[in-house]
Amino acid sequence: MLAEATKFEDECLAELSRAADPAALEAWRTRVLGGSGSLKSLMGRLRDVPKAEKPAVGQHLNGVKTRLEEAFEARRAELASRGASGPAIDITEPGTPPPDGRRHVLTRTIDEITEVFGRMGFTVAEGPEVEDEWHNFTALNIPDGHPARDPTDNFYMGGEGAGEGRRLLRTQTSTVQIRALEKQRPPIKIIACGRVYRPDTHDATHFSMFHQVEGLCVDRGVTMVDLKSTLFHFARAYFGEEAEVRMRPSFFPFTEPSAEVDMKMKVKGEWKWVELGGCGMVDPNVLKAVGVDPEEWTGFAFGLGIERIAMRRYGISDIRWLFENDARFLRQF
Ligand code: FA5
Repeated sequence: MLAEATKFEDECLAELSRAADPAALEAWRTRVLGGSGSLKSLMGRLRDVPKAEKPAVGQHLNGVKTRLEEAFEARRAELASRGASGPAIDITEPGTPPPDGRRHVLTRTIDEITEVFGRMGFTVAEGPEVEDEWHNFTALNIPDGHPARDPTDNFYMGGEGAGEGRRLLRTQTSTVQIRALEKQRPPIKIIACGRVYRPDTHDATHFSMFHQVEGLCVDRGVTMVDLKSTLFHFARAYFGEEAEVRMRPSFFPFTEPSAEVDMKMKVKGEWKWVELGGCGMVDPNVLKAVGVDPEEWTGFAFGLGIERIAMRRYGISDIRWLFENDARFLRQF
């Protein structure tokens, strides 16, 4: 009986390996593994085996059964992967499109801002996020010992000693005014968008990392009128034809005179003045720091918070949502 079972197994496996299409495979399955198939009738004969041999023969027959079933599954998988059981996928069906990626709402805002200023003739400049004290402070007329340099208001990198050698995460994009003027002599008309860092406590309108757009225009005869009209055109182009700009006197070490910029825009259906940043006429000391003669050249500069702009434009009421990376939120824009 044992020898017969082995012979049966060998023959079945040989037949199975000749089954080359789904119909032949199914015929083999019915003939061998089916309810009234040959395996069943072989196993039925266990009844006639003498009692003493039953356990060994029974175990052997179970092994035959398992091996035949496994061989069948393996053969079926093999044929399917070869495409013999018909194509595994229907290539005429429309596919499942992968989900579309999209720009983050801040990236989109930066692109839009760049486009508006680009139309006004501003080119794009860049500077590093890890800065030295010269570009972040000294050249911007913020001397040693100035409270703005306080370690509690800045992210300094390691302790390489005091003075111009120390590095820090830039606190404002005004650093790019200096970088641009070091590279290019006036006339110059640039904007710079990028990340800045401040140890501010997080709340609905403040984050410790945020973005600014810096603008700088240095030429002969540039006045405050140019500054205001530039901001005015930006406001109209970006927030709509009814938007307005207001300047409130303020102080920045690198501009004189200086002002806060507010824009009037619709917030939830109501017109409101919203503070977006600072601006002013480039301080003569800044021009001197980069070797530009303030008697010949004058300029204006501004720096606006990009999150604040995006929040107003897209009706986002909490800055923290911009940085949580929750796709359900980001998908809306
Ligand atoms: C400045 O950073 C100046 N460099 C702006 C400037 C440039 C003045 C050129 C003159 C000439 P201020 O610290 O006010 O200014 O920041 C500008 C804007 O950044 C703020 O109005 C606000 O919109 C945004 N901002 C400031 N702190 C945060 C913060 N923690 N989170 C989000 N946005 C902020």
